[in-house]
Amino acid sequence: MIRSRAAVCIGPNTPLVVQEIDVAPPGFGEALVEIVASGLCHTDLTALDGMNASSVYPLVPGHEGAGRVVEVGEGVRDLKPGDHVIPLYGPECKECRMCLSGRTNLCWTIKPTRDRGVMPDGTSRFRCDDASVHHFMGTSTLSRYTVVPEIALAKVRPDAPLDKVCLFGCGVTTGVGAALSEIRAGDDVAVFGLGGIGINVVQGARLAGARRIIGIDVTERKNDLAIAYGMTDFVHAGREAGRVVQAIREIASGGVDVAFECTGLVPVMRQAFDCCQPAWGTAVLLGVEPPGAEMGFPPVGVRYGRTIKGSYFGGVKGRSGLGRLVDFYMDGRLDLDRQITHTLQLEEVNHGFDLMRAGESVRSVVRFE
Ligand code: CXF
Ligand code: ZN
Repeated sequence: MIRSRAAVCIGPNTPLVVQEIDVAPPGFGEALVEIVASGLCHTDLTALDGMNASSVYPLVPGHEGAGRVVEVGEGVRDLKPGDHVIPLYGPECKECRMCLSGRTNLCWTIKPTRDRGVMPDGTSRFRCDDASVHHFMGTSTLSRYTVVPEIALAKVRPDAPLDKVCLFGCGVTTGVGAALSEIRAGDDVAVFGLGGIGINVVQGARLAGARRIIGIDVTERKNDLAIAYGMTDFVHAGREAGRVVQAIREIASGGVDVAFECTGLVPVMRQAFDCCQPAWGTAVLLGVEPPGAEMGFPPVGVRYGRTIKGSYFGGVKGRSGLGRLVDFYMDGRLDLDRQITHTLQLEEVNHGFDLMRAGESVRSVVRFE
């Protein structure tokens, strides 16, 4: 048993409480990880606001962290104390039908227990005042110490700064990965929403060799960063209300090759669909819709060959694919530093989520050391 400072969410719509919790040793196939830094993501906010169906309270949020292995449980094969790791909310067991399919990065081996806030054996490693505290997304990186199954830990090169590469745990990989897997050199692309995901689609699009990279947003606040990351055109969704799709089609000679939806708003998803080239355009949904939402489009919208699809964690297999993206950062081909707009102590974590709610941050990173 080890004592750990952690942000605890007691229940929906209450501020996080920063306190000491007890963390049990790693069980079979698990590792104890000392978290060095953790970025804040909108999906954490959905848990704090009671809008996340896979949250069991009380819980420790956080799923965009990086740290070092402190101790490994029995049966752990590929990790040892001292290894630098990024926890994965989507694991890679390398054995299940999904992992072996060659068609997806999804791995649902431990999804049922993860979504109930417990480790694969059905129990939690966290306790506070003798009550059990749940894990969140299988990662709970807003605790100095957390326990994560080995199949949900990506080992990363030891020279990569953990307070930066923590962003590969969610936002950067989701955006950059989706761009790299969907865009061909010379493509025109549209990116709806220039927040934490959208700007990373923009820099991924630049890396993929896109021609026009059209950003769409209701504010120009993030435009300096988006332009630095490769945005070539901007459509103001407020000023161009009612003719956003038309404006994009005019820039992209009839329709973009790929459109990325990064807001989670269903009407915006429909705009992403409509602005794609009708014969081969692809709309990629990254934003998460409100619970129960539905989306409609006329069959002719796809009958000529258009595709609508989603992407999870950028299509990247966590354990075998993250190293390549970390190398891109270390080689100066991807930027992390400029998107970290705020660096916080754990005690300031509620302020970090307030900044996110107000749209004032791109990424806030909580540093434990
Ligand atoms: C999310 C994306 C939608 C499914 C759950 C995880 N990614 C991170 O925030
Ligand atoms: Zn996230």
